[in-house]
Amino acid sequence: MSFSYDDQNIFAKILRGEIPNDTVLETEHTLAFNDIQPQAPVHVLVIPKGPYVCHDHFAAEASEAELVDFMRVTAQVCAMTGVSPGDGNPGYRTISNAGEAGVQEVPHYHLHILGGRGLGRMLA
Ligand code: DGP
Repeated sequence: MSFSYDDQNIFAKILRGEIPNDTVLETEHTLAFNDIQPQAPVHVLVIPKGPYVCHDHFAAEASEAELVDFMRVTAQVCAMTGVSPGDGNPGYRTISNAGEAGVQEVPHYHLHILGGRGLGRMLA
C-alpha cells in the first residue's frame, strides 16, 4: 500500500515552526500539543515528527524507535494530564481518524487523547 504525504498540511507547518502550538511534550520523534478546538477538558494531539499520513502509514513505515517513542509519549501525556486510569483517576479515550470515512481533516497521523469528563459509550 502506498501513501502520499502533503507537506502543506497544518501539522507539517506546526512541526516546521511556521504555526505556533501549545506544546504539552516534545521528544526526538514525537510532538504532543493541545487541540485548538478542545472537545473535552483534556484534548491533546500526539503526532510523529515524520511524514506519515495515517496510522496505517506510520505502522508500516516508521522505525521501531519512532513507534516506541510515540506510544510512550502518549502514555506520558496521559500521566501528566492526570487522566491515566491508575490511582483512582477516571481514564481517557484515544481516537485516530483515518481517511474519508473516518473524517480525518488533517492528513498527518495524529492520536487524539480525550479526558477530564465522562465520555460516554462510543463505538461509532
Ligand atoms: P481530525 O483530522 O478530524 O482527526 O482532527 C483534526 C484536529 O486538529 C481537530 O480536532 C482540530 C485540530 N486542529 C486543526 N488545526 C489545528 C491547529 O492549527 N492547531 C491545533 N492545535 N489543532 C488544530
